Amino acid sequence: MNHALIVIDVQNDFCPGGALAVTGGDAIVAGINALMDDFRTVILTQDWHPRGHSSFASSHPGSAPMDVTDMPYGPQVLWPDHCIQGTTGAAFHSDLRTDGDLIIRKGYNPAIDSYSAFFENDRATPTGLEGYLRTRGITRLTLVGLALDFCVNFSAVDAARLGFDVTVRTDLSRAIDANGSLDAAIAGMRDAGVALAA
Ligand code: VGL
Ligand code: ZN
Repeated sequence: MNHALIVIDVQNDFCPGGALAVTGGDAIVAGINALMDDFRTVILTQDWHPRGHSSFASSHPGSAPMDVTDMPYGPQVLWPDHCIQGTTGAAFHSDLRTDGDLIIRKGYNPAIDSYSAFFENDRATPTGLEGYLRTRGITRLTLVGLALDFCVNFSAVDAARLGFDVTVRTDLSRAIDANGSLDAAIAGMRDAGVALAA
């Protein structure tokens, strides 16, 4: 009753063939669809950037994807153009069940990236998801999806800091794993009190 499933960014651009493909990103879809049957509340998130978003390397002359730049809110990895609003790349994987209760979009602010489903990367601007969960009396969250070391990680750590009881199903998530990001994410989630289950 008080336990929601949050499916993070299972979108074409994060699956094989997409602009920011995560290895095996499509291999988790069937398992996520099956897991949805166990939850009364299912929420899906969608990375949703305007063209020319500030997190794109193409918006920073002389930069390449995976470079890190300094933004007013801190360091930011620069990505290939991905999940542009309304494009096929931003659409959910075609096999993913989308009959959940809420779809929350993030990353629409041109000046700030948003890995987390709760706060933009300034760690201060809320998306509204916390209020949605609290007003529905939800206290426990299970997270799955893409990418384990970025959007799943940031969402899980923020949720734990907000006081939710958080589990990440690592078997139903896949990582980008650039420059040690997966190991750092696992350590950070453990430190924040996130339960990792497989
Ligand atoms: C993501 C990088 C950029 C993610 C989104 O969903 O993990 N990663 N935008
Ligand atoms: Zn993004």
